[in-house]
Amino acid sequence: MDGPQLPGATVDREDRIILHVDMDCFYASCERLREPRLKGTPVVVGMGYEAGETHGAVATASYEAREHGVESAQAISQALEALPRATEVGDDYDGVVGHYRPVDLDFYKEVAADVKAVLHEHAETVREVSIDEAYLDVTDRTSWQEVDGGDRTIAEGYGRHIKQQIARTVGVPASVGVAPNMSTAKIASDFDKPDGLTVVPPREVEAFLDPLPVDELHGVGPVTARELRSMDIETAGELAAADRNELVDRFGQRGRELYNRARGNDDREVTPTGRPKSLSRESAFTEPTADTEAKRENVRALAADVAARAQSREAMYRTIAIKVVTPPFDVNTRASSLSGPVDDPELVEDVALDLLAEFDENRVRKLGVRVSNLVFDTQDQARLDGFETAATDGSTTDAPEADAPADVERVDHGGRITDWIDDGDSEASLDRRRRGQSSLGEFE
Ligand code: TTP
Ligand code: MG
Repeated sequence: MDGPQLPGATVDREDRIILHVDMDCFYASCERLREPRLKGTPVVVGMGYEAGETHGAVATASYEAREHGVESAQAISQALEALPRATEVGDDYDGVVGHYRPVDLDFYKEVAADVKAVLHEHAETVREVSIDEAYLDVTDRTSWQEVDGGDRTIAEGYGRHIKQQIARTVGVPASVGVAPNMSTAKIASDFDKPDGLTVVPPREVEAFLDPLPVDELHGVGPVTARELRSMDIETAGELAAADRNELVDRFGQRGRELYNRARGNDDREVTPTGRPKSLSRESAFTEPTADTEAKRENVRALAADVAARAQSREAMYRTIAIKVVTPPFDVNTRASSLSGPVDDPELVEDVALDLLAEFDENRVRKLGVRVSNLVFDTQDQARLDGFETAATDGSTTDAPEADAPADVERVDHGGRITDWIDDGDSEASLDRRRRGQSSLGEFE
C-alpha cells in the first residue's frame, strides 16, 4: 500500500505490520548485565562448561568473540585455541582474551521474562518462539504511513521505540525486523545484527528479498540450498522467478512454499504462544514400506502420542488427520471432522487407522497424525481454520503455524547444541528434535 494508513483501520493482509525481535548474543548479553565490565569484550558462554575447565560447547559468543572465530556449538577447547581465557594468560600476553562463563539458564529466563513483558506491552499478539525470539503483530498499534518526506515509516519509529524500551528497562540489546509478514520480518531482524533495525514496507519486500542468498530464507537449510544451487538458483530473486511447477516436481509441497517465501508471500498469522492451532507428530521409516501392520503400528503410536499431548495441554479437538508421505515426496493428507470437540484417545486411533486404510497398498516413507480445530476450554474456542476437508490430496491446505517446520528439512540443520529452552513448539525445539531424532517430529 502506498497511501496513508490509519492505525486500527481495516487492512489488507499485505499491509499487516509484523515485528520480529531476536536478542543479540543473548546469553552473553545477560552475563554482561550482571557483570558490566564485560561490555565490549569477547564473552563466551559455555554449556557443560565449568570455570577453569576445557569441556563443554559454546552456547553463544559475543560479537567481539565471534570476530576471532568463536561460534555456537563449537567445542570450548577449540574456542580456547582461538581465544585464550582471560584468567590464564600471563602479564606479558598482549593478544585478545576471552571471558568464559558457564550457562546460567535460570538467570537468562528471568531476563527473558522482563524482555517479554516489554513486548506484551507493545502488542496485542505476541508469539514467543524461543527464549530470545518473538513475533509481534503490531498492525493495530502503528502504521506504514510514510514520514520525513517518504524516508521512513511510522512503523520504523515503533520498532525503534520497542528496541529502546528493551534496552532501557532490561538493559540488553535486541535486533528488530519489521515487515508485512512473518518470514520477511524474521529475515529483516537478522539483516543488520547486532543492535539492528531493518524495516521492509510492503512495496519494498520484493526488492529486499531479491538479492538474498537462498539460505537466508526460512526453511532452507544447507541441503536444500545445495539442491537449489544445482538448479542454478542462488538468490531469493532467482527462486521467485523460477518455474513453480519445476520446484513442485523437485520438492513437492515444499517447493510451493519455498517459491512463495521467496516472493514474500506468507499469510501465516501471528498466533499467541501456548495456543497452537494443531498438535501433531510424525515419524519416518528408514526405508519406505508397504507392510500394513508396520504402518498401523506406527499410526497407533503417533495417535497415542498426539492424544496424550492434547490431554496434557487440556485441549479438545474437532478434527483428526493423518499425513502419508509416499515416495518420492508426495504428501497426502486425509482428515475427518467430528460434530463437536472431543478428548478421546481411542477415537484418535480409530479415525487415524480408518483414514490410513486407503493407503494399505502404498509404500510409505513417513506417517503423521494430527488433531486440530482445538478448543482449550468452553469459553475459548480456537480458530476453526485448520484443514478440515475430508480429502486434501497432495497438498496441505492449512495455514502453517509460526513455527511450521518444512517437510524433508528435518535433518537439514547443523551445528546447534541442545540445551536451550522454549515453549515446546518452537523452531528451536523443532530443530532440536530434528537433530536428535531425525525420524520423529511434528507436522503442521
Ligand atoms: P540465537 O538467537 O540463535 O543466538 P544469539 O542470541 O546468541 O545470537 P544472535 O545475536 O545471533 O541472535 O540463540 C539464542 C540463545 O540460545 C543464545 O544466546 C544461546 C542459546 N543457544 C544455545 O544454547 N545453543 C545453540 O546452539 C544456539 C544457536 C543458541
Ligand atoms: Mg538471538
